[in-house]
Parts: sequence; structure tokens; C-alpha cells
Amino acid sequence: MRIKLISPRTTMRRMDSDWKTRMSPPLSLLVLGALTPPEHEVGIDDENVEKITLDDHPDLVGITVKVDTFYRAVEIARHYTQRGIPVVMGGIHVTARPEDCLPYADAVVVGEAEHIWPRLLEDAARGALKKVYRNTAPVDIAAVPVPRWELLKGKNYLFTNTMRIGRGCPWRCDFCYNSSDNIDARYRMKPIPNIIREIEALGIDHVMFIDDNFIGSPRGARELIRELKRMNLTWHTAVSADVGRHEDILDLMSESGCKSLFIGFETVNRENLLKCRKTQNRIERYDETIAKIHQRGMMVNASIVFGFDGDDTSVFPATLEWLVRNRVATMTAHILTPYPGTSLYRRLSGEGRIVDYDLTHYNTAHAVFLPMRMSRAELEEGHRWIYRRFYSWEGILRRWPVSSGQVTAYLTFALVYRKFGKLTCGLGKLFGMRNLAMAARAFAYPAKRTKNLSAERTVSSWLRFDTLGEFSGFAAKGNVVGLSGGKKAAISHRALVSSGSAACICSRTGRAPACGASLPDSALLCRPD
Ligand code: B12
Ligand code: SF4
Repeated sequence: MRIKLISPRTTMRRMDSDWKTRMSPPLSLLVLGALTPPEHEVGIDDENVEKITLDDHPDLVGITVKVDTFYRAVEIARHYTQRGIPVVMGGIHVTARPEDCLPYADAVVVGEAEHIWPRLLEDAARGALKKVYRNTAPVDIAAVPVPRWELLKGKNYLFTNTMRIGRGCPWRCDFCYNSSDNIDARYRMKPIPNIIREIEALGIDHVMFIDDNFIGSPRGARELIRELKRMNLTWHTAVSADVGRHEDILDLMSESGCKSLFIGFETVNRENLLKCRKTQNRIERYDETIAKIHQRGMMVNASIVFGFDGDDTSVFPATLEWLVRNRVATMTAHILTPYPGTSLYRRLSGEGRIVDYDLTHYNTAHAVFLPMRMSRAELEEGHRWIYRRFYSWEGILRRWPVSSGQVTAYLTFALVYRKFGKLTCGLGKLFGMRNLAMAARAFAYPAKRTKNLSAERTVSSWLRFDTLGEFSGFAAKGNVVGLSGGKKAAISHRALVSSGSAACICSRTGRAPACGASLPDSALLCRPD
């Protein structure tokens, strides 16, 4: 059979640029490609990066559906079903609400596809598709194949270095898709050799782990990071806000090349956290957690949600103040959105508060429900306001990174992706998204970590840095030091040591300074491993 897999056009938010839609390929379709037996021909068309043809004649069409792409998915499905070409729909929205998709597809897949897809293809080849395929047995995470990256040849994405180390999350926040009935949200981590194979398949030493929660199994995460350390990678991931409880994991992350953590802080209001069942978040520990991450030379991307029942309009300036005070590098702000199937949807629907059922608005930029303590218009305006203020020149300058090693990455994200996103995306389309991404990456992360550095500078004895400039040059390559300006600089000792290949002591006392201690210039000695 000739199988065509399609990712429909997403609905972009006002504050985003095309970078968002072109950010990374749909992993689901790459996985389906890998699950397809070799006797079939398979191709992927992603409407987010190219114009797709709908008058062709494949033997089977598979569409991946998220809430905001549902209507477009239906349009695409109609093009094919009207001509007798069978269409299968799968993905998060289909799983959460199969009844929405059933009228438009020959078959829907509820849940993960690893067990189902090969069976479904056999049925399709015999012309005997069933209407519903429901995943009933837990997918063996070790059997999830390496995504077929070669199916993307020639497609223009910002990142083609995304992967997941597992599925699910130990928590069940009520607004998250993990709270949906049909989702198997149990946390499962892939065996480490599989993860290593996947990284190698990416063929690049810069990896984005797009897991719900990289520390879903703290023990597993520790083991994995030790392996990552050997691979000399630069990497980024998402973790739950309780990461501050695991300082050893933060140390390992920093030592192994992790540069940023995406964290769902969600709100600075305790009442909101209780109501959405996000009990792992402790507001009183937020500042400390961020400081621990910064001390280790990593950036924080805070994910924030507005519109909880405890929020009135004062939440916007209060959140901005908190973000700026903590010098949070990047923010992704969302309007609370009741994705169909989630606990939140059931609650708000039960309370008669959902007022907008246009699913293209379910992209976290619209208030589709009645907030408790402000109007829908105030919620939407507050959401736009915080984006404007956070990425204003003033906002960018006031959040200047604590650690000099983060400056280039910080500026790259704030300016290239956010502030001038529309312009730079235009350039990306002209010169190739990948080329621009590579240039941005080279600027953001100019040199490899200390491991390479010690090889570059052959040293058998301790290095002495007589000026802060010299020291920060060294540290910037290791990307692990935090210093503030002035004659006396605060050097984050812990961050330096956790780079893995240097120890830092004060030349006068001969002892390691406490984390964040002020040291005079010319008082630093580094000992390469
Ligand atoms: C990476 C990611 C992104 C990337 C997108 C990369 C891309 N091109 O897909 C970026 C950052 C751009 C993004 C943006 C958005 N995202 Co997003 N994203 C994710 C994330 C973290 C991982 C998705 C992923 O790759 N999973 C791995 C694959 C292997 O799993 P899977 O998609 O579930 O696929 C399996 C099955 O579902 C099934 N399957 C999937 N498709 C198909 C198709 C067929 C034919 C078949 C048979 C089976 C099948 O088989 C797969 C293997 O078992 C998820 C959360 C999550 N854990 O899923 C949120 C998530 C999908 N995003 C979500 C949302 C809402 C958005 C945005 C609207 C948010 C915003 N404010 O901008 C936008 C819109 C994007 C869009 N429409 O594509 C929601 C979707 C909710 C819903 N009910 O639809 C999720 C679930 C997070 C959440 N908040 O709860 N996102
Ligand atoms: S911690 Fe994050 S991924 Fe896990 S259930 Fe909550 S919102 Fe979802």
C-alpha cells in the first residue's frame, strides 16, 4: 500500500511567529513510519511547513489530530473519503474524544499506536478496516521504535533533534491531557540503550528531550544522565517543579551539558495549585529552585497559566514581578484551556462555564470559558500584556542572566525567536530554517563544554586566572559560571565544579568558596580533571 501520513495546519497564536508551527516535526508520524512494515510505501506531509496536495491517490491516509487542528483534519479527511480513499485518524484529540472524529474517518485509533498500527495495516490491505481500534494492553515502552527521521528529507524545521525518553507523567494536573480517561499516563521510561540509539539516530550532539517530565523516574533520570555525560551533548528538557528537591540530579544535568529546563510553575497563587491538583508544586520553593538551576548555569523556561479560579486581574503584574525578580529567561504563557476529555473540561462543563466551543480557539490564546474573578476580555488582554512586557526591551534587560555563560542563548531566544520572530522567520524561509537554526545555535552555544576545553588547553597543573575576563572566558566555554559585574564578582562555585572537569578554590584561603561567594579578581584557581 501507499500510505500518506498528514499533520494538519495548526492555528497560530497572535504572540507566536511561524517559528512555532515550524518548530519540530510531528514525532507521532515519524513513529508510525517506523512501525510500518517495509512492504508498504510511506510518506509524511506536514501542512505546517509545506503546501500539501490533496488530489493524489494513496491507498490509505493517516491524520494526526490535536484539539486545535481538528477542523482542518476533518476538511482533509473529507477530501479523501469522498473519493473512496480510506482515512484513519489518531492522536491526542482522537484519544481524548473519539466520538468527535468517528463521523469523519473510516477508522479511529484510541491511545498509543504501537500495538495497533501493524494490525490496522493488515486490515486495511484486506479492505476490512474496523471503525475503532482501541489500545487495551499497555505499550511496552522498550518496543517503541526509533523514529524514521529519513522520512523528513528536505523539510524545513527549526529543530530536527527532538525525542522522548519515555511516556506519561507521575502527576495528574486537571488541565493536562494526562488527566483524560483514555490516556495511558503511567510514567514509563525507555531502556537506556534504546535512548542512546535514538540519540545516535539524530546524528547531532544537541538534543531536545520533549518529555512531559524528564524526571518522571528520578532514579532512571540519574542513570541516563550519567550516560549522557559520556556523549558530550548539549541538551534541554522539561521537568516538574519539584526538581529542586533533587540537587544531585541538577548537578548531573549541568555536568552533562543540559542548558535549559522547561518547568510548569503554572501560577504564583497557592489556591490555584490546590484546585488544579498540582500538589507537587510548592510556591514557597519556586525562587530557591530557580536559584539552584541558575547556579548550575542552566536557563529556566517558565510555563505559566492564567485564568484559574483564584486569579483576578492582579495576577498579571504579580506574575511579571515574580518572573523578573527571578530573572527567568523565557516564559511560555497560556490561558487556561479545558481540552476536551480532561478533568478540567468535565468540571467547567458541569459548572456551565464553557462558552466557546470553536476548537480552533483551544490554542491557549483565547478564554473559551467564564473565568471566576475577571471577564474573558480581561483575561485575554492580560495574557497579551504579559507577553508584551516580558519581551519588551526593559523586560529583556531586567532579566539579564545571572550567569555570563547564558547570555548568548538568552539573547538568541529573546530576540531571534520572540522579539523579532516574524522577521527572522522570514529570513529562515528565505535561507532555510535549518541553516538559520544552525547559525542561531552556533551563536547561542559558541563552544563545547569544559571537557573539550581541557583537551584544547593542555594543562598539567592548576590554572590561575588573573583577571575575571580570563576566567569568564574559560568558564563561558564550560558554560557554567555565574558572575555579576564590578570589581568583586560573585562566582558560583557549585556551578563551576558541576561542569565536571574543574574545581574552583580561593587562592588565598585555599578552600572552595561557598556557592555565590564574592571573590576578588585574581583569586581563582581551576584544576582540570
Ligand atoms: C512537542 C509538543 C509540541 C510541539 C509540536 C511538535 C509537533 N510538530 O508535533 C510544539 C511546541 C510546537 C507544540 C505546540 C502546541 N501544542 Co503541543 N505538545 C507537544 C508534546 C509535549 C509532545 C507531543 C509528542 O511529540 N508526543 C510523542 C508522540 C509519539 O506521541 P503522540 O503524539 O501521542 O502519538 C502517539 C499516539 O497519540 C498515536 N498517534 C498520534 N497521531 C496519530 C495518527 C494516526 C493516524 C494514528 C494511527 C495514531 C496516531 O500514535 C503515537 C504513538 O503511540 C505534547 C504532550 C504529549 N506528551 O504528548 C503537547 C500537546 C500535544 N500540545 C498541546 C497543545 C494544546 C499545543 C498547542 C495548541 C499549544 C500552544 N499554546 O501553542 C500548540 C499547537 C501545536 C499543533 N497543533 O501542532 C496539547 C494537545 C491537547 C489536545 N487535546 O489536543 C498537548 C497534549 C499538551 C497539553 N497541554 O496537554 N506542542
Ligand atoms: S506535571 Fe506537567 S505533564 Fe505531568 S500531569 Fe502535570 S501538567 Fe501534565
